[in-house]
This record gives sequence, C-alpha cells and structure tokens, in this order.
Amino acid sequence: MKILVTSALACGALCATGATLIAAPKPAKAPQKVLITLPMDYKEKPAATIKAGQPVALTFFLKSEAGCGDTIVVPAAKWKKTLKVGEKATVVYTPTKSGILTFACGMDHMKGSLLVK
Ligand SMILES: [Cu+2]
Repeated sequence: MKILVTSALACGALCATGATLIAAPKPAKAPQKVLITLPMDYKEKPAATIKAGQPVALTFFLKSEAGCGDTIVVPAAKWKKTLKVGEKATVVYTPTKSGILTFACGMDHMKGSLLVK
C-alpha cells in the first residue's frame, strides 16, 4: 500500500504535465555512434560510414600520447578538444548531406574522415 501511495504522489507532478507530455515532439533519432581511438592511423580511407540527416555521436579516445594529435578538431561541428591520455570526448553532430566529414589534429596536418551516405 505504501508503494501505491508513493506512486500516486510521484504521478501527481507528472500527471499535471500530462498534456505537455502528449504534445511533446517525437524524440530525436538516436545518434549513430562512432569511436575513434587515438593515436590513429591517419589514412585516406574513411574511419566509418554514417548516415546523413541523423546525428552522429563521434567519440575520440586518446589511448596514448599522440603529440599534436592530442588535440582533435571537427571543423564542420566547430568543435575542438585537447584530450589527456585515457580521456574521451564526444561531439554530436548531424551531417546534412552526403560526402566526407573530416576531422584533424590541432595543426590540421593529420586528417581523418567519415563517409556520409
Ligand atoms: Cu598535427
């Protein structure tokens, strides 16, 4: 019985916003997840393929020191982060069109990419 009472109380606040909950827009599509471990082999081949029009949660993990590659830049998302060894950072970005989404080291000389389809 006590649980029921607690539930009712919890519902009190929630039910009051019932109309808002019903009217709320659909939740955004779950982001696509891509993990890039640094230092990486910066090659011309895209590290992953993602879909356009759907957010991507792009996580960079600095496994060991990568020199200037400790800093990562995702120009399209206007995002830049310097990682410490063992640290992760995620940028969520929605590519709007197909093509290549690039990222680079802080000096922009080591470049990686994702293929957007
Ligand atoms: Cu560099």
